[in-house]
Amino acid sequence: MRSYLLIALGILLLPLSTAVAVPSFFVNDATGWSNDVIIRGYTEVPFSTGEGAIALANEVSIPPNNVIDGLPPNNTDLGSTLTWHTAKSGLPLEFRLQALQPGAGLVTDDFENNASIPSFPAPSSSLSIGDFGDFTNDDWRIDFIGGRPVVAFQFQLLGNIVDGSESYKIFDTNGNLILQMTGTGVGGTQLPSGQPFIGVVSDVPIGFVTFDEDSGPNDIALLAFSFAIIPATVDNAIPEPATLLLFAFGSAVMFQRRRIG
Ligand SMILES: [Ca+2]
Ligand SMILES: [Ca+2]
Ligand SMILES: [Ca+2]
Ligand SMILES: [Ca+2]
Repeated sequence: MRSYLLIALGILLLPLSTAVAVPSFFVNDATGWSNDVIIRGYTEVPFSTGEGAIALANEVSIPPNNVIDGLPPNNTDLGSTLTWHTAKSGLPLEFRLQALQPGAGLVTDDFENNASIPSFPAPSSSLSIGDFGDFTNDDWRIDFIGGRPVVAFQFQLLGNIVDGSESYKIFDTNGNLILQMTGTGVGGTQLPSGQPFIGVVSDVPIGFVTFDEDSGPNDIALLAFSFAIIPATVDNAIPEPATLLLFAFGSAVMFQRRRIG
């Protein structure tokens, strides 16, 4: 029976060995992020920061100077806050994006490719924080405000020159810090340089994320959001460790009986 006990324990420990129990950052590793989402049983909800996605925000109606497709033209300041509600977006999650510097807006398709934007790909479907060359304290945050619990988030960060004062923080729905990246690397993962994809996968629902960018003359933009949610069908189906142990013992006992029979 002892060998079956070992099999049972092995089955129990297998999922733990893939590090699904702790929140994780993924830098320039979209495959790793997606795989972790799948391993944990979450459902990816791809989004974007392009015109089609922006048009689904509550605050965006037909802009006054649009002439072609009913969507905001390039380089339009959409205001400091954009909110996506299921009723308009059709998404299973609801969230709000804010530019935090007073007066700063979110600017769609910002392709002023000036010298302060290293390697910025243009034209782009990005959302720039407070426009390029204008508001330069590009702090932003996203709040998850309704719908299915959000447990993973990924985006591409454009144009940032990492400063020691900067941080990217992930909080749970009670406002507790789950995980952070810092400009110095102290107290968390080092904020990456270049044009990184930064993904996080959490073991508990995410309440909000904040990015504190340096106040100096360096502008950033966000590109290619993707989320993951806890699907409705697994709300009551995520096995507890004790349940897994019982399942493992049950499997071992059945296996033994088959051999005896
Ligand atoms: Ca800016
Ligand atoms: Ca910066
Ligand atoms: Ca700042
Ligand atoms: Ca700055």
